[in-house]
Amino acid sequence: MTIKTIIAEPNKILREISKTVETVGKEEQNLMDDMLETMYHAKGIGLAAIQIGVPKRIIVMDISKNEEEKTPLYFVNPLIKNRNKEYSVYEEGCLSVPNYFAEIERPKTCEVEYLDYNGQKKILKAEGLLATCIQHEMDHLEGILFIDYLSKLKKTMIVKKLSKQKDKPDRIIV
Ligand code: GNR
Ligand code: NI
Repeated sequence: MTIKTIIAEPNKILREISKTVETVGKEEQNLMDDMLETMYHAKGIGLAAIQIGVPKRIIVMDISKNEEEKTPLYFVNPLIKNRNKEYSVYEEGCLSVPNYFAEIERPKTCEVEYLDYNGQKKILKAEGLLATCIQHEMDHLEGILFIDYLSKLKKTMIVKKLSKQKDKPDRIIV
């Protein structure tokens, strides 16, 4: 397993639309292993493959609080079947938009159909943080980031600050 580099805004790769996975084989399982390790390393609760530069419709998540009882979730080709007409607000962050957080409104519950780590078809009824996170991750598959829901002014400010951070080296040795 390998910890990969997480791509940060601004980067066109994050705008790519990820492609449907034909079969869940060794290559995909390897990718899911790397994604999970990368996500845990970055202290995130979810990660889409495109965030490490792979345009496949694959997501890993773990919203468990307990360090000892990790419960990884794997979603291949997820589809939202049902979404609640009622919305809830959650303060979201994104590993590809480091250090910025904002309250985002999304359907409060949803039903997701997907293939698991072994390629088995599953249906999950999600609520609370799970529902928020799966919808955030599924946006990544369409090239959408949570900052896209903010006002143009806020979004521009965040992207500008992030691009400046990128130009700056971490350490300057003279
Ligand atoms: O680690 C993450 N936390 C989070 C918090 C609220 C709503 C969504 C998320 S997902 C994010 C990791 C990430 O960027 N996944 O794409
Ligand atoms: Ni994200």
